[in-house]
Amino acid sequence: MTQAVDRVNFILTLSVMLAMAVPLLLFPEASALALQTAYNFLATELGWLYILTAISAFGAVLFIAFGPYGRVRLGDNTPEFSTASWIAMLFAAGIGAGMMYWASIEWAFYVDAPPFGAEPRSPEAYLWASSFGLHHWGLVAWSFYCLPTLAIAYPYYVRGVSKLKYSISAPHFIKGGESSMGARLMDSFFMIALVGGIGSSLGFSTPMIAALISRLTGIPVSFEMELFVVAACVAMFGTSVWLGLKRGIKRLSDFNMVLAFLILVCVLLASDTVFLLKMAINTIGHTLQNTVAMMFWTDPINDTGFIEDWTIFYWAWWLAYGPFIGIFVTRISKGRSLREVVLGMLGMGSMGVWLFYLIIGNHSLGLQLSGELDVLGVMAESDGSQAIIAGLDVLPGATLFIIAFIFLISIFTATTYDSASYVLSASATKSLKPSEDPARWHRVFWACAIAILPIGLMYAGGLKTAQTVVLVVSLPLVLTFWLSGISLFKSLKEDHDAVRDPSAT
Ligand code: NM2
Repeated sequence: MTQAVDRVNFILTLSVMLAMAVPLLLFPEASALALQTAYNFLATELGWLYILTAISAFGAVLFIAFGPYGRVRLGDNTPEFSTASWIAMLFAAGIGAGMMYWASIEWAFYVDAPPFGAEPRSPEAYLWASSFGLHHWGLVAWSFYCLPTLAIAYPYYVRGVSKLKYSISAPHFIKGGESSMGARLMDSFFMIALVGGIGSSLGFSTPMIAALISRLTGIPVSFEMELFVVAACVAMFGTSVWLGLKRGIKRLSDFNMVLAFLILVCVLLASDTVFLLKMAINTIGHTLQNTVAMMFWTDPINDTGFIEDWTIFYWAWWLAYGPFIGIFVTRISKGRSLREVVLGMLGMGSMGVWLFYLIIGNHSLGLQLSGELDVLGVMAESDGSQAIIAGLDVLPGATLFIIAFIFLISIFTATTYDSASYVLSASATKSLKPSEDPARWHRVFWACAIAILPIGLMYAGGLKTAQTVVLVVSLPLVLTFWLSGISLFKSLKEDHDAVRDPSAT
């Protein structure tokens, strides 16, 4: 049977996941503290490496798109999915409910402790607050997704390696096939990072969904309510992954896109439309103008901690998701050129997230600026979720927006988790041919298993703990990210320079 389970990867990942979740549930305070200490240490000592990795990844994917390899195609010429569904799926997999939280409220964390020496709550602070959101979810950030995608898709389609696993992306360093020590380590590192990375997403989104439900029903938020929300989300993405790629994941992603677009248009029209449009144009310009500065900023002189608290956290989070998105987007990208993959991911991916930041985030920022609502005051008194709700409450038809938000956040969660369960099961399957799916029970097993860690994270302190876990689990992936990037260039050079050089034939 081709879909036999790869026991070592399966057991190793499950064990590490339980080893993380059980202490969080048994000793929540001590575990949260240990994670925070590890985070501080890693961010201070190795933060520069994450920044360097981001710069290199961005440079590498731009070179691939616009350099001599841009036209190389992944497999035969007919893409399996239409461009619209392809973009909807890659966006919905790579972007989850975490984005809904941060897009709405990230600016509020920045204006009081702004980057680049701006005065707190000054006009510059607001502009940077808006721009840094776009940077942390924009072109450079998407390179963390794109490079692993190219590095996995190239050997899979062009070199005919029939395993949809992360370890196939570093053939120049990992010798001896999928059961070699190196391949096992690489696949397990990625599976563990993925479990941690998606754990954080549910750790951000569940309290937000619970707060929205509470606003709607008047039932106070409790840990039990959060458990109910997790169970409802698991039921949704479990069903989607059970139905499979075309009947489940694709349909939910398509629906997600339509709903997201509708909500964005409604918020744009219901809020201060002219302010949002002006602010959007201004923020995009400011972000593009300062991308190099933001990308290279390590803050060595003032050492304000902004980089350690935010940019490093984000890069680690993107990194933790990178191989997962790489495998998933590989699966759906048959027939696309490398340039299309880069432009689709960096261009359309960033544009999608930016719309949320520029409409929903700047709506909330505008309320603070105009004095209509003291969003920062609400944040200080309660939390980010309440600040998001307060921002929706000022809109006409607020209840409808709240209901739509609950749906959208849940579907965003489901579309990330169903693809994650798909990829985890693919990685724990011995061999998969293009167009073949992992066993159904196996897909649903991971859908249930990956809900355990977020429950531990919420129990042990929520937001901050969810943020810290990301950096810790992503650390080994910094190394594998470089190995697969270098391997991709070596393979491209070997395969294509030989073709171009007549003396080599
Ligand atoms: N990334 C894009 O919840 C989410 O939005 C998942 C987060 C890695 C920062 C993706």
